[in-house]
Amino acid sequence: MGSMGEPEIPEVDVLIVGAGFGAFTILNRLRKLGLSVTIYEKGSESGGIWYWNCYPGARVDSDTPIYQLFDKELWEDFTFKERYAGWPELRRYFKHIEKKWDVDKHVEYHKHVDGAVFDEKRHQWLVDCSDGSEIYCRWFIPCIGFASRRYTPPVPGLSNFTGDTYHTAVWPQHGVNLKGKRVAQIGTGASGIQVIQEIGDKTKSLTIYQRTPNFCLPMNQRKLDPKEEEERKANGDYEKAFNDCRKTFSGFTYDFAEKNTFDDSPEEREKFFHKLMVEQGGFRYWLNCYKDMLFDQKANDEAYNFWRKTVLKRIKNPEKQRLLAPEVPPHPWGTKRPSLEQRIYEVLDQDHVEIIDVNENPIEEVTATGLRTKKGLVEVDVLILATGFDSVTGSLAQLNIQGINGGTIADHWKGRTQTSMGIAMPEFPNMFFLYGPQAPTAFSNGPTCTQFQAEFVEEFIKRALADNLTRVEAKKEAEDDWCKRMNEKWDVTLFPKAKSWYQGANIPGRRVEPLNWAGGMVEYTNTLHESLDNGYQGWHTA
Ligand code: N01
Repeated sequence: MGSMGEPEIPEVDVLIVGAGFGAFTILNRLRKLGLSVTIYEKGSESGGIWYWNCYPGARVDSDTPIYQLFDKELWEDFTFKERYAGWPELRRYFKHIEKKWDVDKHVEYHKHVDGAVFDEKRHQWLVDCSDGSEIYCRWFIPCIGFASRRYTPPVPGLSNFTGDTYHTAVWPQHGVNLKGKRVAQIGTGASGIQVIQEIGDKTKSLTIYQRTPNFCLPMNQRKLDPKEEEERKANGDYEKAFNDCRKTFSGFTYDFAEKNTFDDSPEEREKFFHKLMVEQGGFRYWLNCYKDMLFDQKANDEAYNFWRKTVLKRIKNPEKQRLLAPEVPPHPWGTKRPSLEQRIYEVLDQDHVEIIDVNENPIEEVTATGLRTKKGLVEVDVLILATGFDSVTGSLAQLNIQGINGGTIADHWKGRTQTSMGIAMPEFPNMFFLYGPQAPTAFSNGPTCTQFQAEFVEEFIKRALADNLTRVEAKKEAEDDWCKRMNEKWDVTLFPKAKSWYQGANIPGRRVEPLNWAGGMVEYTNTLHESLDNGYQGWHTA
């Protein structure tokens, strides 16, 4: 009992928030250092985004084997069934981790972290939850991803609708039967495209409200043969793939081509584009393409034109051709995230599927029975909001985490988003966050990024323990330097030209600024580790 008769506040060495990839990899590393580690998860199961994102068709856009933790003890006896895993399969994978690593004793579910304050006397964070409980921890590690704060646009009259409304980010866990229903959907990002593809054949009508066309790429999905996968494991292919992820810009197994667009003749270019987009599929056309494609507008035009030509062959309706693959693209190719598709253009081309461009026909109001534009009222039974997230910064900024000067993270980011190396911040000692702002985050394969960041945090805490440090804090100069580097990397690309969530431009009125590190994974991880190797350079230590 405490001195006032109050129960003693419990204490752990490490408190992690969220139970997804980042949390599990850091848990396993830090408990091996002999630390007590607890995970608080607000949902009822692990999986992170794969717990919340269970809308129809939700699946990952990174291929096997790299969309998993690279630990042999995990992958040696787990085999994915498809090249690109769907959410039920990913949940099965998380169950596997739980069992294999005996994770259960570390995780508390239905624990919603509300806020935290740093106790300068104890060099510990005091973390509080919505159930009124509190806990002290020396190291505080939010692993809440870049997409945990959903975004609903202020469409007039939204609450008037008397049918069912679903946001893709919080889809009912028990599923929704949309067969034979009249459905409207706002949004055609990664979530929206997957929903359309899955439900488009089943609904009576499907009306899509599109603001920006998604320049989708063929996924080339296939079932995996378990025997073949066993052979790949035995041959060292999995280890090679994980190792290759260390050497590339985005933490995938492949990197940008060595050549520039106009190094090739038009015929060679055509062949190269075809190989990447049609034969190999996946993100190759984006991340394995000419190295100037995301930097040079003329080079980018070549990529767009080939993409458009290929896609137009799959769409018969001329109006849909215009809306889905316009002659003049609204942004350079690949500066918004292309979705991977299986047969999206065939689904969209059907007569019962209508596309309404909200730039030409804004939604004037949602009524009790449907959505009205100047084209008239479309009556529907169900409205799907596939409108995304207050991405990258929204997850952390929504928590009431107070720095040593009393300001919250949202306060710290009032003038600009600022972090030191996308992993820590001045005024927030002993706190590391994974897969957040100003890291390679949305420009990387998720598990690669979180694991490399976790390796750094592990190394940092290991050294801190050896050096008897109980308080570490990023220096202001380190943060300023990182923000400068963020801008330098960003400004030379074509990314600033797109109204994308990569730079906060998906939400009207939000500040537009680079939110993801555009300098590549290798430079990123080198910078992290150099700061330690140079004697905690850029860090205050005590
Ligand atoms: O969100 P989004 P998401 N009126 O922001 C539109 C990851 N993820 O949930 O493009 C009309 O991409 C908005 O239009 P615009 C992945 O990194 C991965 O789809 O901003 N439309 C857009 O079309 C992904 O990129 C996977 O002009 C409005 C859509 O809503 C990220 O999460 C699967 C509007 C929002 O799309 C986010 O994906 C799912 C308005 N007022 C998610 N406001 C896979 O790995 C917004 N929109 C496959």
